[in-house]
Amino acid sequence: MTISKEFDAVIVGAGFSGMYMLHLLREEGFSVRLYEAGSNVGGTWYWNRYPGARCDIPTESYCYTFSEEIHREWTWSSVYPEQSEILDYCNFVANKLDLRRDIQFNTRLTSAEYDEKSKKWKVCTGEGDIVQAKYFIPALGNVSIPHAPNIKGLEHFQGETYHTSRWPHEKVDFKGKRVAVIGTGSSGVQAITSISKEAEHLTVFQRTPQFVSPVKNPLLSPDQVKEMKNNFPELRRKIREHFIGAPTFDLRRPYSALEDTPEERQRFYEELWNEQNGFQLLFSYLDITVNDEANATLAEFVRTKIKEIVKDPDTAENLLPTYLIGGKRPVVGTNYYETYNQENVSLVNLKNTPIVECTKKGLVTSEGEHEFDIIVFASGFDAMTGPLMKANIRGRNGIFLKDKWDGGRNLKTFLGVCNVGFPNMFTITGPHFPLTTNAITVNEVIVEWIFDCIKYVEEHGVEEIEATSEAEETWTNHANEVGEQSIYAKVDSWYTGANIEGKPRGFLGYTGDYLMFQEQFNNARDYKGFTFTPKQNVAVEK
Ligand code: NA7
Repeated sequence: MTISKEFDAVIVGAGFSGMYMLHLLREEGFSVRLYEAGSNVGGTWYWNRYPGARCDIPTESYCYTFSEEIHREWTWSSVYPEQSEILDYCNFVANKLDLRRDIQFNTRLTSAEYDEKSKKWKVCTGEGDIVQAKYFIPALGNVSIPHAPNIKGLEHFQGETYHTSRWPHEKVDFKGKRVAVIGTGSSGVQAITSISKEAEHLTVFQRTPQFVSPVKNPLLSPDQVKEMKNNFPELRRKIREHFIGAPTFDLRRPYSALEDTPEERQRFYEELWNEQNGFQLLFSYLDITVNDEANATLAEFVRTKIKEIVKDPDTAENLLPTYLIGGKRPVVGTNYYETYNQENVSLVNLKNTPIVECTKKGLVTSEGEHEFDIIVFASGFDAMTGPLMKANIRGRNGIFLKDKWDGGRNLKTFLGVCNVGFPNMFTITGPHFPLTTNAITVNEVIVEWIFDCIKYVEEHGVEEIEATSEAEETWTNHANEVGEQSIYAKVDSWYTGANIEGKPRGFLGYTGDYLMFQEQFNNARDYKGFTFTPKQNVAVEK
């Protein structure tokens, strides 16, 4: 196998982080090739084009903040734009920065291997590329490997099947169709509300009822747009100083929920519910996610709302969530619970009536057969570790990354970016990526840190940079400790791998807030957590 080309860096994935990484490295004069499996930029927003897909972080902070020019030239239409608009934004940025000339689309990474002799990464793709690079930067996304339940007989189904994350580019016509949606996470909730408007009948198959906070999506007025554009430096500062990197949300009452009387709490929750601003409900009181008793007050409020909204008592009962609110990835929706009042929508509670098999006509549960024309899987992802473990990445001594992590049973990283045994490799959006923070702002912090690190490496005549075992151990212990103390330790979700049968449990993401995360990265700017192998005859000073 001969190497056809050599680059300073190979990036994989043209989502928000890969695009920004490409831009920074190229501006600095590095030769870079970015491989992308899709036919265009956008990452998550390229793949997740199911009906109803939209952002749940307000656009004011769900955007790049590195360039005032981009910020001024792009105009968002609404507070929570839909997928196609975010994808347009990604295309706008790619065009503006002329990124495409270094991106090879429709090209999937098949393997990457570190060659200890040449001290280079050999990267192979499904299109037959074999290239070499000093730096290897997988930016594969952490929810990019779709997961679907293993339903007996699915291959016999004669209708259409789709996964929300592999949606066709052409419109899927639901008119006059009997549709099943399996899954009620963020994707399922958005798809359900949208598909219900068109389908003849929609049956929702729900494993775990969700707390869904109401969200409305007002159009941005010309004045609001003007203000967003004119106050860029201030906005950027606010984002960087905010606990989740999204300053629209504020902690409304910085004290315990238990300090207010039940009547006052009720009045206040009602006020927040009516605001319809998604995540804001969780930021009502200081201790909603740290004190189970405080948590129960909000959880009970939402359950009461569900019972008020949903007219059929059995359906309402089946929609009542019992986990700690905020313990799973929060879900927001527009008229989600109201959807179940439509004549053409019904709910199957999989805990009571599991799917037994699929026939050529539809799904058989323990109670009988449901016939469908279309089955939509909104069943999530093999998140965080999945994409990197499936990517055939081999470090020193030919060790696979998945084996280094013992299939996820012994997950260790330094900063969620570097790995012992994998020199000159920087992963973005892999395990230990922050889970409770606006992903784009986190991406910017990580990409900028990697960029500065690479510049440091080059300026100091370094051939190999590799995390030390000590740094990896310390960071991993920190990530696990923060995880243990968090609400996510108490609830089953994809944050801990619990969504997939047989997947090892652990803290797959970093659950500290955005400020803690930035502090970790700032501390790592002394590069004490690394060993450096100098180029021959070059001494490295730290
Ligand atoms: P999620 O949040 O993982 O939701 C997946 C849903 O599918 C959830 O309701 C799951 O129930 C359900 N599920 C998963 N496996 C099964 C099986 N085997 N049978 C029935 N139902 C199942 O994925 P999303 O795509 O909605 O959102 C992912 C992220 O994308 C989101 O958090 C945002 O960051 C964007 P469960 O709750 O696990 O019992």
